[in-house]
Amino acid sequence: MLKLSPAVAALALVHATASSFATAEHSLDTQVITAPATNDVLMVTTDPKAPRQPIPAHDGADLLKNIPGFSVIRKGGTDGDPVFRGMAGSRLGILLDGDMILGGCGQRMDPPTAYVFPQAYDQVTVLKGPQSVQYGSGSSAGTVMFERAEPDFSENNIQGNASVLFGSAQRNDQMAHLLAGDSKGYMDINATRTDAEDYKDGDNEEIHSAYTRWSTNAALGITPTDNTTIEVSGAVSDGEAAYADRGMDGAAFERNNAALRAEQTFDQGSLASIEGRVYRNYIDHVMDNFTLREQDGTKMISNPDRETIGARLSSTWQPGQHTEIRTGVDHQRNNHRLRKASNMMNPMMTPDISSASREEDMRFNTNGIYIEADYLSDERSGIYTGLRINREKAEDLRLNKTTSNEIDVQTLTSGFIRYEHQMNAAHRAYIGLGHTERAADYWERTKNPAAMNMMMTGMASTFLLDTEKTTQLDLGILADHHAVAGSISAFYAQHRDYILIEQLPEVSAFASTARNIRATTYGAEADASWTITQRWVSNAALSWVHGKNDTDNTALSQIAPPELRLGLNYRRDTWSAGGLWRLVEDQNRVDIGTGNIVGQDIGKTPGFQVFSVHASWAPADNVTLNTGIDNLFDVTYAEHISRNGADISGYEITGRVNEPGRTWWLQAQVEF
Ligand SMILES: [Cu+2]
Repeated sequence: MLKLSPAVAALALVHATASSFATAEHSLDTQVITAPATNDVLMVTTDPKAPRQPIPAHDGADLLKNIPGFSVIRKGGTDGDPVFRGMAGSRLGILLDGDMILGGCGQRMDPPTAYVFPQAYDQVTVLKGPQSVQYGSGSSAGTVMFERAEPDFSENNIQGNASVLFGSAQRNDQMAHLLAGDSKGYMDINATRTDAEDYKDGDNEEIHSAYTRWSTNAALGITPTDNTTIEVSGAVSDGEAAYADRGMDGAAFERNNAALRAEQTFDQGSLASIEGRVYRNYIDHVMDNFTLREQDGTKMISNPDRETIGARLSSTWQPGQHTEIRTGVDHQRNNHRLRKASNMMNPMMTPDISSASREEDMRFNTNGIYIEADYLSDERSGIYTGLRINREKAEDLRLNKTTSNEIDVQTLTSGFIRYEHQMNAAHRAYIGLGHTERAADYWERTKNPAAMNMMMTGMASTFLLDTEKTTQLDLGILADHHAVAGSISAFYAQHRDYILIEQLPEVSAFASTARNIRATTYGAEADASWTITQRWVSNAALSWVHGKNDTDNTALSQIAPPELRLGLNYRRDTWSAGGLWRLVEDQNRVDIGTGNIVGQDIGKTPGFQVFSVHASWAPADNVTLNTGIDNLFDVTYAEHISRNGADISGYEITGRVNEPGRTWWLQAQVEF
């Protein structure tokens, strides 16, 4: 719930009095979002229901790609892995309604964002850097929250919105949302569905990328008093997706989730609110090499699942006019299981996965305690600080590994301190130092240094790795001169025991290892908008990261090159139109064969430019039509961090999975 997000509340505390940086509120708008600006200190918020360009795949990663500083490791049409400031995987925390969500696929087909259906949420918030400890340990690059809004029935007891979208590659999406309630309670139901065929790149070559996804979310809340909320919520979703970068596709991405939340706020005294939450999240993922592609060879199925159970108790205190304290304890445990089936003897026969038994291969347990304090020395300045201690346990339950039955217990420390200063009505500056520690995740612990093929691995193990420690300096400024507004967010990070994934081609094509190195990254995002006249607005967004592997004295791998986005929009009463010009530099800083749990460097890439146009029209107060053509000039290009193309029957092999060529889309939104 947005209102409960204390980071937001804390910022609002200061900024309500001192700042004029308005957060974009969700409403039907005639503007297509092309590059959401940093609208508060270290924070970007954006409306996931709004149209955006280029049109994102219907998953969390592609929506984030629109935000300066983010890029996506492309694998196919959907389920790419989001990367922020060169950091992927567990370095970027993804929270759905406040719950940390984890995928299960050993080949990383299902990043947390693969289970995100963005239109099921009302707001996406990105917190940059290790400048918060509320949401767990180790999210060194940042934390992304997909959240629902606090129901507001002051005007209408029944509210809803719906949208449909059509586009190239037979893309079609449907979304419907209904919220009903009064002062005593509410009901919130949301459903989404999307379907797309293979898209074509700029050379008119089909990419193995079709997908279908759907989700249903529901929440039932009772509010017996103005200060009390008790809510039960649940979600079920599933999908299938073709992958262009590997020998298998995702045949199922089942998720079901249930949560119970209770919150009590207080009007008097120093205790402002107390909140408790318990949740269960279960994902069951099937991948195989025959459902979504032609297969003449041996048919194989792999079916991981993961159950995550968590609980959290948090409270907010306002001991004085100038101080807010947030504190909490949290617990999370998750069990990962795997079953596989193949039929080496008879390639024609489909292996039976239901007769294989699920073997638990790894188990994780986390307990954390944290405190955050904001102190506003006067109306202009504030000091923000926090400390978290986590106790993390990982158990290796695999058989026949050198680390079988090992239990790895780690104590992780994270903390930050930040100073913000409102220099005058137009400028706010900040500087912060943060430190965060992360234990190796499932993927890093299960690298296969002696893998023979996709299904067969040896005894060697990467289960035991040192914890990754990141110390980062964040500084920046936000400016608002009415006609001209903008921001700069810069960072400098030292990564000790950074967990680097390295392919081992001398062992086999499937072998890879994980090892601790020292690394340095620094960079910045900048954005600016200029309201030239009442009708014309232009904007620009720049992002840049430099990474170095200090142990091997090479470039740090999987870093997207610098990019610039230039936009120009024209607006009249009921319609608007605009263009987006995206310019991406070449990337010559590479370290071939190393990277993260998702992708490893393939080689250098040339720069490219993509131009897109869009238009919006509101024929009535509650109806908006949005349309666009992405990649207008049908340029053939691939992102630097895209994965390499695989040999798939009926498809051209490309060095990297290419991005879509010219793509048109039309979206209709209605609010009632
Ligand atoms: Cu998979």
